[in-house]
Amino acid sequence: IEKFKGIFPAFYACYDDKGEVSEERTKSLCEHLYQKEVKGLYVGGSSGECIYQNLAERKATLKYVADALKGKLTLIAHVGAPSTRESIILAKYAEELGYDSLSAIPPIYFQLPESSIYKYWSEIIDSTELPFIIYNIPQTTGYALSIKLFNQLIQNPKVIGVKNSSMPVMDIERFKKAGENRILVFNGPDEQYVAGRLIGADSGIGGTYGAMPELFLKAEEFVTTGNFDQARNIQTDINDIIIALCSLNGSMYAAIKEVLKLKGVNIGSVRGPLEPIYSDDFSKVEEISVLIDQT
Ligand code: NAY
Repeated sequence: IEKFKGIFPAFYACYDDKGEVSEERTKSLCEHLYQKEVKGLYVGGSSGECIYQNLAERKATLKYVADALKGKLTLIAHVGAPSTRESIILAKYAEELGYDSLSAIPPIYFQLPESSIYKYWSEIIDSTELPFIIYNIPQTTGYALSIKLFNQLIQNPKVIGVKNSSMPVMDIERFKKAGENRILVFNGPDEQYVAGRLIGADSGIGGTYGAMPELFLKAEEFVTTGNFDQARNIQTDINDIIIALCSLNGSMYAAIKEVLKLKGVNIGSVRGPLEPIYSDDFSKVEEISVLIDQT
């Protein structure tokens, strides 16, 4: 379980200049994050633009990351897909590749009853021997994980954790209590990393960690060493950067990818309907990059 404690950047989709998934660029982002000494990666989630990629592309990304980092970092494969069938194909493939854990969002598009959501997650869990981390992200899926369903799911010993991206920090505390300390809780909202850790999260998985891993590693260190003033200060710096990343025309992930380019890691841009950064905003990207370096 110790291997799941720490900073887990949510891995970004890595495209070539034509917008195809790129092996070389995927591996360059792997190497970059490995050098930063993060604990592991969350591959193929929201930040991996999973819902905009087909099965072959998602499998390719899972493979490139495993090739580069298996045995070096803890690798979590996000396998949530529109159908149970596709999710299971990805789950089995991740197991074959040697991933350390699976994770999945609840079903998307149709608003299904909890019985269907339970069945969806359970069928994925039953399809492999791997541990499983529930992904609760109501703002994108429209479903907020209830304590009732959570309790039902954790009856299965393969369920080791929940990645909680809902905004109330209290949800982390509630899942932690319901899980009786056996279940790991991962903080989802990067803007509340410190608060999430203090209220009970064991770890963090986040979409902006990849742009500024050093800052989250420092925040984690301040939390574990009890330097709460410093932890709060670095959270404020992080939030200024996140707000700046979200203020550009185009998507946040596009802004992050431009920042990474300035750091020498070119992973292309985003896939539509996510928008790339507008050319007028490139000077702002440079300012954000400087801000990250100076923090
Ligand atoms: C994933 O699966 O890629 C993530 O972990 C991303 C979680 C992110 N939430 C959303 C709604 O995208 O990390 C957060 C988010 O990027 C961050 O808090 C900035 O808003």
